[in-house]
Order: sequence, then structure tokens, then C-alpha cells
Amino acid sequence: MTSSTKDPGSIQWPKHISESYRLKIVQTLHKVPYDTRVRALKEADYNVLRLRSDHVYLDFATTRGNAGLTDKQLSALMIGDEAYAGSTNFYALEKTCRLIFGKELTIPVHQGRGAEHLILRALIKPGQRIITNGNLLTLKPLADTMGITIETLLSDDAFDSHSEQPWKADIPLERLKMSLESKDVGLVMISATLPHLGGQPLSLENLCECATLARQFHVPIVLDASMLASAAYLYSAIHPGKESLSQHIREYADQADILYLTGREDACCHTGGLIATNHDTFYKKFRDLVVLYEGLHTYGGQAGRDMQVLAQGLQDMCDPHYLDFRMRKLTYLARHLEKIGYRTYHPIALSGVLVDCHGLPTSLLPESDFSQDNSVSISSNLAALFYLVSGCRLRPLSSPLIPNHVDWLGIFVPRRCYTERQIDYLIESFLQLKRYRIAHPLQKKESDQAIPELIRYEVAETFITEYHDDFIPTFTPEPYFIKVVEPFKLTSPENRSKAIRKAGYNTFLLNSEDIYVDLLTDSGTAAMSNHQWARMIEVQESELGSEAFYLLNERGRDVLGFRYLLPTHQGRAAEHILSQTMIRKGQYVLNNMYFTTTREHQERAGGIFVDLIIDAAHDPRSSHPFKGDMDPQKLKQFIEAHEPTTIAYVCLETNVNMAGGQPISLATTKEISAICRYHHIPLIFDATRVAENAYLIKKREKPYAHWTIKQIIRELMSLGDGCTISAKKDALVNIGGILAVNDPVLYEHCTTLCMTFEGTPWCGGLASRDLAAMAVGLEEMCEYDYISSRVEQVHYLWSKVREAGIPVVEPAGGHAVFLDARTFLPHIPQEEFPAQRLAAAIYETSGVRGMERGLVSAGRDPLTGKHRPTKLELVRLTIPRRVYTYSHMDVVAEGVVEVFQQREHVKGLCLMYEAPTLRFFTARFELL
Ligand code: P61
Repeated sequence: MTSSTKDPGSIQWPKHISESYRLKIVQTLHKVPYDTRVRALKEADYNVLRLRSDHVYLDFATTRGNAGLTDKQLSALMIGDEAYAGSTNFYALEKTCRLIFGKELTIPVHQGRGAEHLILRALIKPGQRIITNGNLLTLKPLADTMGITIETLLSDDAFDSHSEQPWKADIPLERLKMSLESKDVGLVMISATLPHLGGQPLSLENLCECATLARQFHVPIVLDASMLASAAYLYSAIHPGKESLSQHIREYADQADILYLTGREDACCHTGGLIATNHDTFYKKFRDLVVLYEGLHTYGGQAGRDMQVLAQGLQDMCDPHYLDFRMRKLTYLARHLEKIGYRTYHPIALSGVLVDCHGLPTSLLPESDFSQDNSVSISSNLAALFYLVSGCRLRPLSSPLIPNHVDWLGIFVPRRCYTERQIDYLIESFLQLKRYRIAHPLQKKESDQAIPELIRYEVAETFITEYHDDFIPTFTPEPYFIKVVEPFKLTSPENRSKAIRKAGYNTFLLNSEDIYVDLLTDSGTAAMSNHQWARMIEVQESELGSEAFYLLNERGRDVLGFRYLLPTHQGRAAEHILSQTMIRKGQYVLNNMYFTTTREHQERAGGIFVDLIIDAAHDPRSSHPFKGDMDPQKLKQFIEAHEPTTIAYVCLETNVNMAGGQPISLATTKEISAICRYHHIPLIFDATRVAENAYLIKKREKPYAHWTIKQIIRELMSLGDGCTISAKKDALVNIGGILAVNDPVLYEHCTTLCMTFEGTPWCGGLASRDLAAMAVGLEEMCEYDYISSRVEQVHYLWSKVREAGIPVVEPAGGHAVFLDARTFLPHIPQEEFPAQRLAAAIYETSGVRGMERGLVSAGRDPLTGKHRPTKLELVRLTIPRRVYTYSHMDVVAEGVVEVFQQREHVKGLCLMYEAPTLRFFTARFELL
């Protein structure tokens, strides 16, 4: 853990491999009800490949063109140079091909089949043959149209799902030689992997030998490099050594006279492809043809932006960390399917998992012999059944890709798209599938149609015996899939030691590029949704009465119920305006615990901060379900002891942050509200985490179990006179705040201050697009599927560390897991800042960044100048919304456990520097 106690190089961490990226933009995902599925399948003529994608819940029919982009690819989309000729994006693509494949000459094409078309037109004469290792998906229909014969050479092993042979895409050399000797071979076209075999790879040795042979016969060798990174990755796994993934990619590419690819596989693009070569004669032929079929040789039928995205995607694909995770995920899927009785194809590669339909659990099929009944494959039937049961789409595989005697159902896992929980849903669906039986198998409608995507089926009578209700998985899959990711890396233990020392043992002072999983805060760190982005792009920018302001106003009023709304640039700005407007010097402000910025603004406005939270809140062990509640007795006593007029207002924070993300209850808040109303004391909410609070009310407060999240929020807010919100939390935006009140006079005063400190009252210092994102975020936070998956993810981490015996604040809160540093590090006295030390140690060990919430955060008493006493000495592991997955949570838990096991070696800190206000942000420490 620390450099002084353990050799950093000896740490084998993490054992879990999680995604090498965090989520940046998500796309909301809705389940498709059973009735819709029945209708949709019928409309699609029982061929799942004909289904509309919005009728599909999770789509595992293909890996092509549906990956999550990296953030750099997204920005590449924005720097499209759409010049007709000589676009800068073309030169970027050309440069990338030189760098990665060592090919000097590049021709862009619209996608892979555009490349195949040009290659065939340019290099094959009528009557000649092509030898391949069988990647026929797009090549076969093309060759058929052009009257060209294709000969597939593969060993028998390739179609044996039990054989563990690692190089099933290899061409048997003897057979290649014999074919070449027949003199009519025009091209050898070899694919680096075979997607219809789950992505089985070609070995570098076989490629070298094929290339040598082909050259002896003066036949060009063409490499389909669409999944070259995958092949090179699998090659490195079998030949571990010093060479990097990029070096292996280059070695494969060096063997090819011509290389081509679709950008829609390993490069994770949605369109685009290219041909690359070092041979001028080939290049000239392609250049002459590309203008005819694709576009000019410097854009080849792609928008400038798509060439830039492809260039970026090719660079991104050379990072092995993602492939490590992908391999692990596919292995996990295959192992689990086998465990529940399905036979899968071996070995596992990087396109997907194939289920062998000849080895299915017998219960699934009709009692009569399936193959005698009809000509439709079992996999096509099973795909239709699977869709009906789960809403998920899989791909039945058929000839000519695979021989007639095999029948596989492919689960093609899109890249960077689905989470492990969604894979779990898929596995669970396979389990559910066993409850069904096909009653009447599918029949082909037209006998002549051979293209799998276009075939139509019908059923004589009912397709399945009986439908059982939709199953409810025991876990919550995320209600969104991934659209854009932000890659990150785990730095070395040495780097982390250096970084934390340089940051003065303060996690606020670390650079984000040194962080692995960043749990510093849930503030402004959410992944926004496709809907938020769409609105952001749609709205017109204006600081005077923008449409986005009115949209925000309407949504804000709908969700919160207050009459007047002012946008502010973030939460503390709303607190500033409110405090300055409502507090007279010397007045009390009564709170349920404190939040740093809130208290600071109350005190700066001349207020006297008072904490009236229930006692249980100060006890990390207490499992009181509403530890955020203010104590009504304490409130009454306070009012009795002081005049109501001495109280500026009561401020109730929802899901109290410093108490551990603990909610307030509706029952107690009703009491507090009644007391306030009786004494004419305004009640103001800090509604920053009101949706999480509402979710916990729904779960923990019986009378509201059947209320919607929005109804609970409205009920809660109706008890007060206004609220401040940092929209960077529950409202799912990266910047923004809200001040909302009912009183028109108060609103007018706030408006004036808003104008002075923030911006016009129609923008609050924000861009109109930020208001639009907030408006959509306010709605999204009320969606039950979203908020439950969000809070349940927090609970998952909480349970995981708790089960490992680590002291945490009880019960689980809404936004973070709080470690009790006093119990974790009992040998460090509070004056030596155990929570600060623990946050630093967790970072040093695991790259996970948390935040101190103890003595340092509490600051000094303005009167005595001493540290403010605080019972809670916590480290907060705060989970950003929609950003991390369950796999990341596993890695975090593992890191914390690692520190726990070494805890007695951890020493305290001494404070070296502190700022006069909010010292925790910039304080510096040294090890004792
Ligand atoms: C956080 F270390 N919270 O939790 P602003 N009210 C509440 C908040 O949680 C909150 C604000 C008001 C942050 C950011 C942060 O000491 C710190 O939009 C309940 O950040 O201005 C912010 O909203 C203020 C972290 C703020 C801190 C202050 O991570």
C-alpha cells in the first residue's frame, strides 16, 4: 500500500478486469412488452433479423457498426472537413494507415463491401477463382453477382465446436498449394478472424506461409483486417512476450500485398472502410475504379467526419486493455451458458459466443423430430423463441457461412455497448428459455430467398406452447446502453505513490489522468443521455428569454411544484443568493447537519448555523432508515428557547450528504413543516438529491410504496416554501443549479441578486444548452428504472465492502458509500486525520479516488479557531451517475479490501497548509 510498508511492484491488483473506460453518453433503453414482441415478430415474418431495432431490447445480432464510440471519436465527428477533394481528414486517415499498418497508399471506401468490390473488379479476371479462409458474409454475394468462384479452405476442426485448436481460421497449406497449382487462382483473400466462427483467429505463421506460397505463384495476397486487432490480441495471448499489440498488428499487415477493412468492427466506427497497399500498380487500379463506384480517391464515399472517426478508431483499437475486458466478458458469458446446459463453440474468441443447436436442452423442441418437419434451422426457430421470451435478438447462422450439418445460434456482443449486468440478463433469459417449448416450427414462405436478412417465415398454428409471465431478474440491468466512452488506464503503483505525495495527501489535488476509478464526487460527473444531448444541440443560444429557460421552467414546476424558478450556474450560487436574501445578521438558520458550502453562505450572510439533525445521524452504526431527519423535538425546543423571528429559515437537505447520503422521511418532514408553518418560519429544501431521497422513501416508508418518484418529490416539496438545487447531482448535468420559490416578493429580490452575481434571470450565467440539459435531466431523474438502478448500484458496492468486514456508515445511502475511518484505522487519532489518510491510501493502492469527510472538511470554528469537533470521520466513495458499471464496483471493493488487509501499517498525517475557508479543497499534509 504505501511505499514505506510494501514493495509497490509486488501488488497484484486488480484481480477483476473491468471496463477500461467510463461511460460518457448513454442511450436510454426500454424493455419491449410481450404483446409488442408478439406483434413485432409477426410483422417481421418470424425472422428476427427483420425486426425493427426499437422493438429489440438488447441486440446481439451483430457486432458491426454498433459500437460505443470513444470520446475522441465523438470529437472527430465534429472536425469533419467536408471539402470535396483533399480533405484534411483523408490525410489523417492516410497517416494512420502508415503508422499502424505500414502501408503508404490508402483509398477510403464507404464500408468493407465497397473495398471488396473494388478489389475484385480491379484484380480478378473472368474465369479466375478466389481462395479464402471463409469470411463469406459480404464476399460471397458479391462474387456470385460478378460470376466469380470462391473456394474456401479451412481445416475440419473449424466446424467442430469441441476442438480447442486455437487457429481455426488457418488455411491448410497443402490444399492451398494444390489450388494454386491449378493456375486459375486470381487472389488469396484471407481474413484475420472469422466472425461466423465467433471470431476465430488466423495465426501469423499461417499468414506468412500462405503469403510465401501465393507469391511463388504470383498471386496477390489480400488481408481482411477488419478484426486484425482481435487476431493480434489472441496471438499475443498465446505468444506472450515483449511485443506490443501494435507490433503484432504490424507483423500481420506486413504480410499482405493489399489490406482492407470495414471500420465497423475493431475500429468501432458506424460506417467507413479502406484499402491500403504499398504497391503502386494496385493503388492506381483502385484509384481509377473508386471514382466510379465510391467517390473521389480522397473520400471514397465517406463524409470527411467519418474518415476522421475511422482514423481515431484505428488508433484506439491498438489498446489491449479493452480487449482484455472483452475477452473476459465473452468467457464469462460462455461459461455461464454451459453451466446452465447449453453447449457453446470452443475456444472463445472476440466476436461472440455460438450456441450449438444440436446440443440444446431437449425440453425446448417439439416432440416430433425437428429436422423431419421442415427445412428451417433450429437456430432460426430458437432465435424467434428467444426474442419472444426476452426481447433480445440473436443471430441464427446458416449456409453458406457454415455447412449444413452444423446449426449455431450466434450471440454477437457489440463492442463497448452493453454492461455485464445486461449480459447477466441475457444469461438469465437462456435459463428462462427452458420453460418453453416450440409447438409448431417455422416454415419458409418463399423457397427461393437465400439471404438470411431477407427470408420470411410463417407458422401453421401457435408458435409456442404457452407464455409464462415476463420474468423479473434478481438484479437490475442498467436502463441504458453505452453510446460514448472515455477510456482510462490504471497507472503503476510507483506513479500513484509519487502522485499522492505531490498532491500533499489530498485527493482533491490529484490530476484526473492519474486516477483509475474516480469516486471523488457525484457532482457534475454524470454521463448525459442521448435525449439531453439532442436538446442541447436543438436549442437556440440566448441570454434573454431563451426557449430553454421556458422549457426548464415548465419541467421544474412540474417536478418540484414551486412557482418561480431561477437558474444559477451551480448549487452554491443558489445558496449564495438565497442566504443573502433571507438571512439578517444574527439570525439563526436551522439545518439537518451541514453541507460545507451551505453553511459557509449562511455564516457569510451573518447567520448563525444550528444543526438539529436526529442523534442517530452522528452514529455510523445506527441503521435508522431516515437518518437525515431533523428532530421535531429539538426544533420545538429551539423555537421555545428563541423567538421565531430570530430564525431566518429552516433548511432541510434531502439525502443528507455529510451524514452518509441518508434520507429524510415524509412523515417527519410533515411534522417539521407543520411546526414551521405554525410559527411562520420559512422552510427551504436543499433538494440537490431529492430523487434519490424519493426512491428511498418509496422503499422504506410504507404508505408511499406505490407512489411514483415524481409524486413523492411533489409531496415533499409541497411542505416547503422553496429550494436550492445543485443540478450537478440528481438532475444529471455537468453544470447548473436552481433556486425555486413560491413567494413573488422573495423571487423579485433573488432576481436582482441573480442579475448581479450570475447572469440574466433567464440564464443564470449558463448557456441555453445547459438549461435544456437540466430540463431533460429533471425528467430523467424521476424515471423509476433509472433511479432504482442508480441507488441499487450504490447499495451493491456498500454490501460488497460491508460483507468483507469493512466498517461503513449504516444503512446504505443514496449516492455514496461512506467508510468509517475511525474504526478502519483505530490506531490513528482524529488529530492525525484518519479519513484523509485513508482516502490517500486507497488511491495509492488502487487508483480509486475518494474524498475525506471528517475533521478536515468540518474546518475550524470561526470563534475559537479550533478544529470543529465532528463525530463522523468518513471517507466518501461517491458514485457518479450512469458512469461506472458493476464490474468497476467489484474493482473498487477489491482495492478497499486490499487496504483493509494492510491497515495496521498505515500511519497518520500532519497538516502542513490550510486555506481560511473550505480548507479541505487545498489543504496539504505530510506523512507522520
Ligand atoms: C459533492 F467537497 N456537493 O457532494 P455545487 N448542496 C449539497 C451538495 O452536495 C453540494 C452543494 C449543495 C458536492 C460538490 C462539493 O465541500 C464540497 O453545485 C447537498 O457544488 O455548488 C455539492 O453545489 C453545492 C464537494 C461541494 C465538496 C463542496 O461532491
